Amino acid sequence: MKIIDVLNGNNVSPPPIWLMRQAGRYLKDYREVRKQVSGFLDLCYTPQKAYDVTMQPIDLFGFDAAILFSDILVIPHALGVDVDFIEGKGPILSPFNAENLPEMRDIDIHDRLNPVYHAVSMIRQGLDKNKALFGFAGAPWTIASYMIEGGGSKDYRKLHSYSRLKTREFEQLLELIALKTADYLMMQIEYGADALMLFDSWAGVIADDVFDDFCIAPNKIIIDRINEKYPHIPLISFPKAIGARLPKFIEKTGCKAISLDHTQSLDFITANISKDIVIQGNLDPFLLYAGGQNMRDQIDVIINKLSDYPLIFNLGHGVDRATNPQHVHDLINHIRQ
Ligand code: 1CP
Repeated sequence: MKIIDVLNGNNVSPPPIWLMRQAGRYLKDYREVRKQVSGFLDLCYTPQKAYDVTMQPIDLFGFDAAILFSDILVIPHALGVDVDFIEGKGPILSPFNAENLPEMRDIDIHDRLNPVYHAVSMIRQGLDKNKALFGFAGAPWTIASYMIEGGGSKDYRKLHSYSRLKTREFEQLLELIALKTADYLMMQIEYGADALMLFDSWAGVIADDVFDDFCIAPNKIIIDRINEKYPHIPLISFPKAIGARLPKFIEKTGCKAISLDHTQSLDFITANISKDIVIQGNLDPFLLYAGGQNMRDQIDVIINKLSDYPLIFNLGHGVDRATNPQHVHDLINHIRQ
């Protein structure tokens, strides 16, 4: 598997390609399957349907890796939180109550997550042997953001104030999420995931004085647990938009592969990040949306600037839902030409 070779530290040219949110609303075939289920979570928990939508972008574009079709919010759901995905509004979670923490600690998350494991196993069996299957989860800060805000947020006011005023409880919540998430990822490995990705999508809003406690420490708990039990399974960290804190994140968590968002300066990377670290990224998703020569030029810039690193080509964040699928073909043809 080309991607696994890169994740093991080898430079491969042209680089293997997959895209965050490569399955989803920009694909007509996805919208068709989505119509057949009432709730988004039904899609995640019906193994045959999760299999079908995972495979759509592989069949259409020939990516080098599949990513399990699920969502990071299955973890709060498995912890007993009500999670609803409202069309046009995003996820809505039942209000957070710290008194539920002891109860959450005792919950067996695998009860609700079993269908996800079955989807992993079906996908691994159906996927070409040369293509890797990524399992994934959200990092604790990002998961806690949804639990405390009750959904997505622009300002994270509740999250910031709770984490500052009830710091001990908040850190207990992060630790609980970290331990449950490690269990979840290990089951994904058991059922066939070849590699993992850990999304800390909202790490960029963490103030610097608490960055070690709220970002580095919880990511490290998960990375350490996976490395200890499955040292051969690569894990890509995605602490999005943390800028100049990236070298510290890599050094302190011990992560070996990092996904760069599109705000990250590549000159900063080449000057500050060791060539042993596997790099994934980092085309602006809206340059994919725009398409054309500007997109092709920036693809060349990324590949040239990062040529000394083991590189996986990807976006800096997920495919936008209004993206023209032809632009994805163009991206792949340009890289593989
Ligand atoms: O049908 C629909 O419209 C639902 C849209 C959708 C999809 C396709 C959601 C709701 N989740 C997903 C799938 C998904 N989510 C995948 C697998 C598909 C693939 O990558 O091909 C993955 C890996 C995720 C991960 C995810 N969910 C993240 C981390 C990655 C990132 O984009 O930063 C986050 C933050 C979420 C939360 C989430 N789920 C869905 C929405 C609309 C959101 C974002 C809400 C917000 O902006 O806060």
